[in-house]
Amino acid sequence: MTQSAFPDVSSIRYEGPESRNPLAFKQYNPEELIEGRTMREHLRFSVAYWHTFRATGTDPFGAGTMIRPWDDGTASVGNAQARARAAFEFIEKLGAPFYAFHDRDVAPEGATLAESNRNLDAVVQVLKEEQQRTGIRLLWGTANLFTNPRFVHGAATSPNADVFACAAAQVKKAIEVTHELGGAGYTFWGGREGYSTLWNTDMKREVEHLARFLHLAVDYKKQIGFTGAFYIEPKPREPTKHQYDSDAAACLNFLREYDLLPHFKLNLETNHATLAGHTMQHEIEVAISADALGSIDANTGDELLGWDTDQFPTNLYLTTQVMLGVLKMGGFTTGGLNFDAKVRRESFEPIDLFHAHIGGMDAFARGLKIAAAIRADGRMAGIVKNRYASWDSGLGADIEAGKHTLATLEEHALSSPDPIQHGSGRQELLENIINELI
Ligand code: XUL
Ligand code: CO
Repeated sequence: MTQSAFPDVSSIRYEGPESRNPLAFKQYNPEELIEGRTMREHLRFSVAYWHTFRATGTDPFGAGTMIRPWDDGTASVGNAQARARAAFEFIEKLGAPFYAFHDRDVAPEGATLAESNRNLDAVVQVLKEEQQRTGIRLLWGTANLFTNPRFVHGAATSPNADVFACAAAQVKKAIEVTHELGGAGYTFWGGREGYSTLWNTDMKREVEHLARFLHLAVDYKKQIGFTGAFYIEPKPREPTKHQYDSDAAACLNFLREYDLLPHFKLNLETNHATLAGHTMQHEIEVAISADALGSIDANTGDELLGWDTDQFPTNLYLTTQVMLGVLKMGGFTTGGLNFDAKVRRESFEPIDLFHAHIGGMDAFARGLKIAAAIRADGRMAGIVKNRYASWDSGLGADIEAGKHTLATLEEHALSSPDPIQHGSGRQELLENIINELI
């Protein structure tokens, strides 16, 4: 048995809202039933390997700050394997059922692609053993197609076909190991798929290449019998000025245009929604309307910082809105709530990793309970239903059924009173109802 990475922490338990134990859940009670499912099944929490086990705390102005006693700081395969075991000790003690990783987070990149693949295999063996030992599962795998300098101009959208080939090879391997680990999904985040200036960019060609790349991945998925879900993760800017997968609507349009929609769902991230000038609630609604919400990267940004700060989510309005969306679509199938979030660089002790995840899990558990209470209360749904009542019969029902033309509608309008100011929006009342139930 290797040395414990978190010797002072035992399993995090639910102690209820009155508890003042910082290492206990106040809201997340995995076995508690909500709308007929346990909280564990509803929330499907996942730990993001890249932040929780690879983030060093560097920022553009300063060096890393994180204290990680289990990590010897080298890029050796042995260190990567030891780190993987520390990660599973953490995830097991936390009680999260899933994790997610990029290929290059879990294993060091080698001098050649063949060496990188061997390194990945060596760490995947440890991940496999640890999954079997703990029952923790892989929510999704992905490939890092943005750190290596070869991807400076993009991966699938690079102007250089050899770079496209390298990216394809890397994704092939990442899908294989995700399949080997029984992953429930595989994510494509745009990385550097975008542009910095249109003066040097053939946008149409680049977007077509991205579509071809994704079709190749779909073909390979079928070939090897990987049955997990494929996700696209929208993000508007960072690292490029304009990312092609900028928001949910742009992704859906792209997927439809290139006949990819049957093969993909969206992995929505809160901080990406706000960078796109939307709320997460908006992005979720867009995805659900297209039956395309797959999974969620649960985090939040900062109101005063206009970049992807990837903070742990603690805002109950936010978690309530997210869980209302998840309940509305009937719950996650392959997806879950992946904490694509990192502790602040000032929170550098290992114990802060527990505080951060416990807080995020409790915030979502509370959001789930509030969302279920809003649904059980029914007033909100009643107000929305009533707002559209004119579409349920008579004229509205006939329009929806396609029974009208502009001419017949003109006839109707000429012979009816002006419907000006028909029905208050009741925004303030709706906001009050939420505050009653929160
Ligand atoms: C980047 C981001 C990624 C993806 C996976 O902003 O969110 O970590 O989630 O590549
Ligand atoms: Co993300």
